[in-house]
Order: sequence, then C-alpha cells, then structure tokens
Amino acid sequence: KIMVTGALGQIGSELIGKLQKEYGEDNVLSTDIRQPAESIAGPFEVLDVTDGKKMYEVAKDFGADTIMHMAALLSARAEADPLFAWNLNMGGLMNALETARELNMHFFTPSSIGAFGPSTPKMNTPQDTLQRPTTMYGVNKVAGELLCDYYFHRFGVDTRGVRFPGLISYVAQPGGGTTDYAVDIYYKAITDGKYESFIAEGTCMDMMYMPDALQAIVDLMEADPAKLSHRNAFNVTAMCFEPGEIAASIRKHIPNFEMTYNVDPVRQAIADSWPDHIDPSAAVTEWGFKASYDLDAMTADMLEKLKKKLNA
Ligand code: VAH
Repeated sequence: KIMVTGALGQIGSELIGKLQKEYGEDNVLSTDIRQPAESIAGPFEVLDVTDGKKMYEVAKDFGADTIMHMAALLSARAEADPLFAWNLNMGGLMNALETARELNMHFFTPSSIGAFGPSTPKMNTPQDTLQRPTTMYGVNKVAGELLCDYYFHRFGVDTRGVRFPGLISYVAQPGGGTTDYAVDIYYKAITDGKYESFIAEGTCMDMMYMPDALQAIVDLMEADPAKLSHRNAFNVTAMCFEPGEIAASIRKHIPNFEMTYNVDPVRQAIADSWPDHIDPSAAVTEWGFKASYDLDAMTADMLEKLKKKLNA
C-alpha cells in the first residue's frame, strides 16, 4: 500500500494514476496540502508534509508499506523564497524519511539534474561526480540525496531515487520550474500559434516525457535491491534539446509556429548552471532504465492530448 505526498503536483498528479493501474486504486493514498479542485480516484487526505506527526498518523492509519515523497518547491520558486524552500523541501523530506524509518516503509523521492552545478562536467555528466549547485533547489537536492543514502546505510531504510531531467506533461500545469518553458510552449503552440521563450536559444537541457518518468519510478521500486550499487539519485534522461529544436519539432505539426525569445535572467542563470546532457548508464545497468519517447514522439503526443484538453 503506497502513500504519495504532493499528489496534486506535476509528477504526483500522474503518478497516482500509474500506481493505481499497477497496484489497485484502494492501495494508493494520495495526499497534498490542499483538497483537489475536482474529485480524484482513490483515497485522499489533506497533509502538510512539514507536519511530521500528522504524516506518521496518516501513513499508519492507511497501513502504507511504501511512501513516495513528491512534495517539493521547484527551482525558480525556491530561488524566489529560499528560506521557505529549505523548510519545505528539507523539513518535508526529513519527516518522510522518519515516517519510513519508524514504520519500516520502502521509500522513493526524486532528485534532479538541479543537483549539479556549474563546476560539474556538462556533457555525459557521470553518475558520481562533483556536485556544487548554485541554487537553493540544488542545495536541497544534494542534501536530500545524502540524507536518503544516510537513512539507508544508518537505519536500513530501503530508500531509492532518481535525478529527473526536465519533465514534460499535459495533465498538471507545472509552475515554478526552469524547464517549464518546454511545457508552456506546447500550450501556446495550440492557443496562440507562437511562443516567447524565457530560456535562451541554444540552452541545452536534459528532458523526458512524463510516461517514461512514471515507468522509471515503478521499475526502480521493483528492482532487485541486490543489483543496486547506487541507491538514490540515479541519473535518468531521455533526450536533451535547446528551445530551437522543440520549436522545429512543433513546426512538423504546426508549420507557421513562431518562436521568439525574451530571456528571464533568473531562470536562464539556473539553466546555465545545469548540465547539458547527463549519463544514465548506471540506471540502465543496475535496473534496466529505458525511455521510449524521443522529441518528435513526445511532440506528437503532447499536441494531440492538448488539442483535446483545450478542445482546440
Ligand atoms: C525544475 N522541472 O525546473 C524542475 C526540474 C530539472 C528540472 O527539477 O525546477
């Protein structure tokens, strides 16, 4: 039985559907800081992850044997309010790890390419390398990776995690991320036929389509632990592209699509501090990671699904 925090977030809102399909609706408890706007399938509890006592009670009452901690503030939001980000990201993570330790639960939480900094090798970034991030989000992610490893080595908690690249999805409108330009662009391509990018042309970042991210979580959690020499923070990525390439991919469906640039210096600085392309070979070797969507396959699916969602 799995408890998900941040179930209404960009990953959480699709993760719960994936888990319900894999394990049954009643075996997945969704939690988030607010009630869902419209009703969602399966059990739901309001939970502020900074309330450790409530988290323990909710997990115990549900009889959860696994916690997937997805509640966090993303990079741009965290830069705007670093103290709040530290308290939510680290306080929430500590509560989730303590709950997992006390109730002997399996544990998943995502890290990010944001855990790397400007001094990290930018191309084929190794699984184990220098991590000196220059954002509060990155500091939270590096500290989180170390904390999850600590709970495994010190307390034997079965902690597992991946470093996600930018994730593209059409269900929850993400907010507060740096890679979110690659989501917004698809919405605007349909509603306006053009997009003004806040990330500069030529800024290459790792990306992945949400269905591949969800499969990666399930595959890692079901992996044979004896085969895992890494635990948390597996590099995973499906593709890397710069804004001009995603525009070109969209033009294969919307020939007159126009791309302009109005760079946001804050989010550009965050993007510039991240790698261009990370090396996912440890995930491939240790638990069979594979992604099935490339840029053109993602674009075709995003535009088709968004046309329906926006009834364009
Ligand atoms: C962000 N989408 O932009 C998240 C993610 C790698 C990017 O961490 O902050």
